[in-house]
Amino acid sequence: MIFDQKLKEFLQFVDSHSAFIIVGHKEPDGDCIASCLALDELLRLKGKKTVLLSAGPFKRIETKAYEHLFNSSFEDTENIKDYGLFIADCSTKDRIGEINIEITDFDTFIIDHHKTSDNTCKNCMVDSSAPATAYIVQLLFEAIHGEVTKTAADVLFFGIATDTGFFRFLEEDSADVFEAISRLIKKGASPKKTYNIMTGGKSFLSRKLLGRHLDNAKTYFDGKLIITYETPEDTQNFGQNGRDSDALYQILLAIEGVEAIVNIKQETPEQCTAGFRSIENIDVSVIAAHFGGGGHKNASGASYTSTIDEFIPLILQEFQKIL
Ligand SMILES: [Mn+2]
Repeated sequence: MIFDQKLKEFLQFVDSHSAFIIVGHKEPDGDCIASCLALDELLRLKGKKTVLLSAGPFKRIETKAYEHLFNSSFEDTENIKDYGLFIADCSTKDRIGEINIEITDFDTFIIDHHKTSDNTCKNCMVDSSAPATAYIVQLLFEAIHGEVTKTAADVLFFGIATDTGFFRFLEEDSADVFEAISRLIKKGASPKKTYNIMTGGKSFLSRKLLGRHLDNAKTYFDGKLIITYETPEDTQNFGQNGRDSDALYQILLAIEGVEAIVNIKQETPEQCTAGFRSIENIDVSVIAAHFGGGGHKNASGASYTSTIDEFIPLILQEFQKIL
């Protein structure tokens, strides 16, 4: 398995610097936060100086409690030469977002599980079969420290739970993942508390926004594809305090005969973002990549310069090729 040879690379990288910047992707999710925090703890246990960096914004409700642990800019410029850079849960500059360092200036190590990441590079641990980056970090933590700490167990459970839709996306080949999760629970991680943190705390308006999304949804290709969208007016009226895409995807993917979902949002007059989800065989990362985005086979996203009305026919063209 790639892990053992990559572990050596990781240890060499850690040995070659006294300090590390750890950065994940912009708009961090639970997996990104968990990976960064557990990696941070592991490096500190190894006696290293660390700086956690994030471009933010911490939009999702369940991520807000962690925002204060991350710096929005790097300040230790006097000692910048001492630092190596860890990139977690993404691999490219555009995914990291606006931060005040130039990533190409640093000796860099990437830990990621995105299908669109490059796993041929030196100093990287990219495993697209890993259900979460937090899972890779857990294996690293255990390989180096023997076992995870209680704080690492809590946050790693949160990370793996986030990317697996609370384990709903895991298949019959995931016994190793569940064994790893079992070790986290032995160290004190609570599935019940984590589930409540992940799913609770939503605003009344965010439920109304779900109603708008259902109202806007249309079916294509005999119901195999559903596209829904959020207009600036919808955002204005209901979406100021975030949205609950996970709940939306759950509702829409439960419809009989559906194979894929697209959720478009007009972010600015010129720019749309699109979330893509599929149940089984359709690889939506290919479609997202066509529009400059990326992600996983069953879950991916893209940002594209257009209006909703212009974007939908282009998306249909791409699905036409596979549906
Ligand atoms: Mn992830």
